[in-house]
Amino acid sequence: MSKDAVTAASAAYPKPAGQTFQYGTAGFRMKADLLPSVVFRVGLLAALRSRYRNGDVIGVMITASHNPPADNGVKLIDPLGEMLESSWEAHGTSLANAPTDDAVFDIYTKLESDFAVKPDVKARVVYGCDTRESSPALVKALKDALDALNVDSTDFGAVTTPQLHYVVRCLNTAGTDHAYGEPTLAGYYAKLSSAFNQLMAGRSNGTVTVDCANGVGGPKLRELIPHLASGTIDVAVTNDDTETFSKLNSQCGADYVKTNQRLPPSTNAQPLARYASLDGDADRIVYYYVDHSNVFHLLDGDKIATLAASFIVDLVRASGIDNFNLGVVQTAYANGSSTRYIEKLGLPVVCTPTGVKHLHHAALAYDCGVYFEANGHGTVLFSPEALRRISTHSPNSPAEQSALTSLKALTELINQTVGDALSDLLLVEVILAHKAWSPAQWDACYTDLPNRLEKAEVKDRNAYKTTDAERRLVEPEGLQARIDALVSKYHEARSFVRPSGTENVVRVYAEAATKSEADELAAKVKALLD
Ligand code: NG1
Ligand code: ZN
Repeated sequence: MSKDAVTAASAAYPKPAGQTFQYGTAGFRMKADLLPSVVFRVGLLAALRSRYRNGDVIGVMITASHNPPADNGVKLIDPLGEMLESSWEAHGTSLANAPTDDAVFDIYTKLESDFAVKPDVKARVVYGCDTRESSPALVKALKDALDALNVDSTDFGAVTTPQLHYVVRCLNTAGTDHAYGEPTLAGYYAKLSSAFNQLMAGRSNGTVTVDCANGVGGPKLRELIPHLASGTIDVAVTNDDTETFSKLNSQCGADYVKTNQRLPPSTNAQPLARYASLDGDADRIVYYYVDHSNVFHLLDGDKIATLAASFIVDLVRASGIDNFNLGVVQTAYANGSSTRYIEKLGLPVVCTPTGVKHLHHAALAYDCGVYFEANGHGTVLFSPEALRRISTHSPNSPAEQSALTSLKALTELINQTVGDALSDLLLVEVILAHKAWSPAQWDACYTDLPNRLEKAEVKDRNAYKTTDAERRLVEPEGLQARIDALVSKYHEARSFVRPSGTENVVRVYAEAATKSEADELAAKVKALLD
């Protein structure tokens, strides 16, 4: 590696003056025009991480998910398709904040020597982006960094975030006994659709209308649909205009539906028909429907988690597999009714701090860990031992055989690297088809407590320190006691305050027995902040 090559390439991407960057829950995310230097340096980090991992393939995804069209972002994907190991986030932060090109090079070489990275290991990196206007220029910044370090790199173009996670895992497991699949988009569609078609054999589930947030999920869902066996489901694709950049995540998409608790205005909703919305990079999904009185009902990540958990538990039992430990992982944003419902099912449920890496980690503790954020980001993990037991179990009856076949197919249908809206869409469709449930029957499992999510701009969000999986504040001193005093005045109420990991705000969540109580509690808690 030559210092000149790196500093000369870096000089084309000067760090904007006066900016401080931080690798947060979702990597780096901000207005796209601030990002070129950050993306360039993330390219260097990806190369270093790959070399540190002895040439494992590292992924780089350029996306700002559900954020507005003018934003963009970048994050790394670790070898098995997980989020970047947290201890490396700080190295990303220090590279991004290096004031000069020389400083960038010095930090890179210091990390190289601190980690005893061997000089002869070649880095391998794959990358992709969502459909934003700013993406091609940022991809170029990334490629310039990879080329300056002579990295073996592959551009996957516009892909969903979970597709890139899938490809990374496939590449790193190829030729092993835990090979994950063919490392191409064709391989991804083949894996999902063959499991789906097997699970849907002889079943038909009618129409589901999918709002794609005018993001990359639209074209990718259109690529998936022809692989689904005809007669199984009819997927009506809406909000899939990726040419008009300003439409991305605007008045549509999973975040809009979840935050506003209402239909995208463009929806011509038919009573009891199924609707789903993806977010801008298709790693989140929520479902919803309107009833005969035209009242909107949201089926969010909590409803998907409970649906998946109860279905898998039933299949495991019906297969004759015992001592199988299934748990559900949630965050503080999970509706209190969902937590009580899971407890009623007799399943363990744990709460972690916000951010998929925390949920994912906690889910690894179970034979099968179901994790979802209320906003619709989540998946189901099967441990290697669980997969082994499922594949070697001998059924004692045709009924056990049939349940076991379905269970095996489910492990293929679910994207186990990360929450994946396309995989989750097929999962929900399969379960509803097996149960012969309408969205209203699914919804009837439990009734959400009315809730309200607010954000507050405060002087310093770092002044807010939490404990107990972010459910309680330890700082500013005395604030938690004041929140508790408010909460005690409402029925079935809960409220918490935490600093956002992705925006410069503090979030306030409140739930209570009635909508007006939840709204009032959120407003009163918000009024305590400064
Ligand atoms: P922050 O900004 O830390 O609340 C948001 C979401 C998370 C997660 C991340 C990553 C809420 C309340 N928070 O985090 O669940 O999805 O973005 O995108 O939805
Ligand atoms: Zn997303």
